[in-house]
Amino acid sequence: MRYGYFDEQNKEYVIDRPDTPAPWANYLGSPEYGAIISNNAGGYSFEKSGANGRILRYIFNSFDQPGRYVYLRDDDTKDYWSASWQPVGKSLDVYKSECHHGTAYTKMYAEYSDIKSEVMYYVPLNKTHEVWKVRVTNNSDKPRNLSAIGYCEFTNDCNYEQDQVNLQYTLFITRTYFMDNNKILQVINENVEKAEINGSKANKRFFALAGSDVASYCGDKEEFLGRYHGYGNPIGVINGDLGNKLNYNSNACGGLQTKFTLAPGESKDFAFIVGMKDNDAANAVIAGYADPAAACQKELDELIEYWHSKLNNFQVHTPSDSFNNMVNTWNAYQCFMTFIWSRAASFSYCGLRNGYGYRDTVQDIQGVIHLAPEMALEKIRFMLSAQVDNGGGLPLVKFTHNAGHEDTPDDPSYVQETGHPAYRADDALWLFPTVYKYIAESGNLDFIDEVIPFANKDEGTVYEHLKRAIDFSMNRLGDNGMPAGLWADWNDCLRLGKRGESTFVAMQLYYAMTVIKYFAEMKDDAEYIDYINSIQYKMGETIQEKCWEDDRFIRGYKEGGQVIGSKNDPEASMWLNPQSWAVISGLATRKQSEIALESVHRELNTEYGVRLMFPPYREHAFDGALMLLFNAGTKENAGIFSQPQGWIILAEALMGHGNRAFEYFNESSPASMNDKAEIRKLEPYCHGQFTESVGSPFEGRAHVHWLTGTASTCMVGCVEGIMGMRPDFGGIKIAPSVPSDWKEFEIEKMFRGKKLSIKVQNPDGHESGFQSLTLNGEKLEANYIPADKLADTNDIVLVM
Ligand code: IFM
Repeated sequence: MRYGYFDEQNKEYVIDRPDTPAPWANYLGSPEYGAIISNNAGGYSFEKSGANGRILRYIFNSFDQPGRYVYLRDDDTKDYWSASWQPVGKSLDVYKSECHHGTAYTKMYAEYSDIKSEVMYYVPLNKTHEVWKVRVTNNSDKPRNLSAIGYCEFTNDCNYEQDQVNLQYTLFITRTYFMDNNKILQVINENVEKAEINGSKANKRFFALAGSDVASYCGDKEEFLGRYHGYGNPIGVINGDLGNKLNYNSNACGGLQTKFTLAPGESKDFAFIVGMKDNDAANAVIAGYADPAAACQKELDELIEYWHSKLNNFQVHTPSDSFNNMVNTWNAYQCFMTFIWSRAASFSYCGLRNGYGYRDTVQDIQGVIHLAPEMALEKIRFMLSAQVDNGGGLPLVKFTHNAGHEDTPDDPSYVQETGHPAYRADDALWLFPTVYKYIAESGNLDFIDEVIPFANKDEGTVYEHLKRAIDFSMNRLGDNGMPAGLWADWNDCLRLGKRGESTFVAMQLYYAMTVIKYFAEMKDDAEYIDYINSIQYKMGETIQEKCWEDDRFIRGYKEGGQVIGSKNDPEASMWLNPQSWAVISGLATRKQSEIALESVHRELNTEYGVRLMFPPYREHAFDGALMLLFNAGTKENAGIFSQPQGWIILAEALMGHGNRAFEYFNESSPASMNDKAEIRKLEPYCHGQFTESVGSPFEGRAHVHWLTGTASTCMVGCVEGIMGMRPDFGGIKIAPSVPSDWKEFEIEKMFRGKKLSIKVQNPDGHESGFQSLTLNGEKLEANYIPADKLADTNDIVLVM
């Protein structure tokens, strides 16, 4: 079943059936002022922290309520509806709607009873308030007397948990005022303004109307809704009068009614505005919307220009619409959202995590490098400054990170504050692909010599940071000579024990050694090259000897020597990541790669993607296999974990297996499930954390939308893998790995400030490889373009 479609031209996803199987969300603003909104206007807002700066309330794990509601009312017939289908939920036979999720804005169009409404929700660029711009049009042939009523539900406390559960306190600290005939002002801890206590401050929020007069107002949730009523039939809306009540020792809300008469064909524009500001600051904001239509259009244009100019830095035109939609807009936009929001706030994450996960964040950066290398650079610097001087990464980098002065997992204070008891084996190793990809994309070779502080003390060049990351692993080897498991590797559920050994991490280390050698060569550091050559050779031999088993790489060794992921194990005998990373790391021979990838396809592949391992743990889990806690076919317990889909796509593409790479793309791409939304349930335009697999009665259902490392791995799998964009220090290799029936396709890419227009022709139906390449009419020797040969604009033709 299909609920919407991709509008590639406008970079929007259009939901034309509002009864979606789950709330389908979009992100507005930034963590400075963040807002999440569903296709039925459910969602919440916050300043700086989803957990501690919560402004608008949302009830998690419920039915997508409350939200940013605009009710419309025919004041003659007393009939009422909402500008988003829910919460009133008129019959879809008579109520028509479209929700357009765009890049940092969402527009709701509805038509009911010959009244057309359009609400545009957005947070203006670099501003800390949100706007709900409304246009109502009378499409009937007679004048209509109408009301529009805006409703938002304030939290009673900035802390989301306090608001939800500590009612004996939070109900008694909030009150509302009606101010200046244009707004409800909510004040929390009002007296603190006059007599400070415990350093706390009074907090103020507002809900205002601009461009129309307030006819009635309400600042008390229960008065607005009415006891035994709900969001779908609020008494204030039914009555057409909000009663002018304010809250005191009860739940606050913002409710504002405006009344107007529209002649046939006439429209009216006005805007509701929400923010965390006092009355003066709110009035300054409201003053900017005296002409809401013009002011809001200008702000929307700025937003679109900002986001589209970034996305346009890489665009593809291939025979696959779902590939184009994901790569050009939605996977790319999701990469920016994960890059900016980390795992802060969604309909699954409530914002309680008080920092950045090291591995997650370093990987998220990879998703935007090809689109905005300057943004990536800033975050790379930040993450390097969260590397401890022993070379390991801080498992959690606090939002208040103070480079050079942080405690580490060696300090009880860090453990107590973050809940992370130890270093993880993989964190700092993610720096290698990320730093390499950034330098190769940008050509900023000097970055390797930039001096950056360590998290706890001292400083060093980027080169030194990377060397210490190698040292971190080499100083902590297990009994077989591979990196010790420490607290965990990428798989949070895999506790191999402090001296256990993960094949995945060993492969990451092997890859890291290859990368640091490039830098060492650049710096003529011969002694270090010799050192790396010798340890890499040894590591490679060890992995080959200890981890290769006939047709697969095992998952690792538990402390004490038990093999995990042997083909003879009754459960979890086949694991995905050691196979894909055997290829990505360059460790596996060509023959091993072919065999291991074939084993993946045979034993792990399903119609919805590749399982993380199989069979699931049920009765034979080792002590430390925490995934046993999950139902079979779910998450790390043989679910289709989404993030590794990007790695297997990349691995197949690196092998030149275009058909297989695309098969995996298709299986796991949200867009491919657009017409099967009743199975996937999650938004068809964004990746989730995992998909339920064989063994679940809901095979194919996806979970945990938006904020997932999948965004970046799938992006890399598509851009570097399938499209074959492989920059290095000196230029760019173009090596597509595509379905053999793609006869031609085009890529437009900005590379180091130059425009590349690449036409790929594949007349003989290959999956990879090249016959010829011309750059601005000149035939080159290989499918590699040295950066210094590029003009400002470049026509490139590659024949496969
Ligand atoms: O790698 C982790 C990630 O850091 C958090 N989510 C789960 C992944 C796999 O366990």
